[in-house]
Amino acid sequence: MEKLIITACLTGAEVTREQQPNLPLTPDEIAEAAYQCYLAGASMVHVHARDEKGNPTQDYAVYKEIKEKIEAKCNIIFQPSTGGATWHTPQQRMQPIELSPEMATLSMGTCNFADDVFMNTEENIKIFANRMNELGVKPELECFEKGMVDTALRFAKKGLIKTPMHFDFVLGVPGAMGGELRDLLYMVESIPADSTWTVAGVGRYQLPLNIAAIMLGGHARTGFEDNIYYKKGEIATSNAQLVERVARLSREMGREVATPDEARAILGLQV
Ligand code: KMH
Ligand code: ZN
Repeated sequence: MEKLIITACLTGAEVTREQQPNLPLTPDEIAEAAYQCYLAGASMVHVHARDEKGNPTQDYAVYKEIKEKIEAKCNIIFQPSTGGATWHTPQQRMQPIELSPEMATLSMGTCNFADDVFMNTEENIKIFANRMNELGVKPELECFEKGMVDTALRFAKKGLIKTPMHFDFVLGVPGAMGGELRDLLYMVESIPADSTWTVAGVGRYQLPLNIAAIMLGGHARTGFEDNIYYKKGEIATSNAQLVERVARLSREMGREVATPDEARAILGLQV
């Protein structure tokens, strides 16, 4: 089995300091958290920026600062969010693509997102995908339910998304697909054999789905964006604590953990 790519999702757009006192918010905090996750075994970092007040922002300059600060510390793969927060406009959300990162997220459809709607029209998905293609950015295809996988397959057939594709199954969002093992298996069975995939389980689904990914040959995402606890009732002390556990479990289960350059090779990125 190929080595495990661990993605650290450090901050997200929804979590607050009140909920998770160790949440990294400033560019310096995010860069340091990324570095600590790299040391713990992460080869990719999924980044959401925050403004000076700690609110989600998709501002180009803030993402640029974060990217540069991370690159000064280590060679972890920088993957900014183009999902942003549910209230960001598509134009706001697209800004980090202009940094020509190696990867960026591309959400493949609309779903309810707790009390909000996460809106991704076909037209906007095309606009995002085209710009990523122009700048050589590999999309991580965020699929919150199975219909979004089907949309990705349809887009790939039309040449709007390049193959082999890399999927992120985001499971357990209230309003979209659940995070039981059968939900993950259904997603994995639905993608082409040459694809790669990772799984992001929300809340209590994070750890079991990480373990399932280790066993099934997929890849694993962990971090405060998806889950703020180490275990039930115990707030995690850092993103790195969560990464360290996934790396340890993977090694215990006989699967080595990928370095950033090994992850680049697995994902078809330039090393
Ligand atoms: N914050 C969610 C509404 C992504 O990063 O691309 C969207 C999200 C997906 O987190
Ligand atoms: Zn995100």
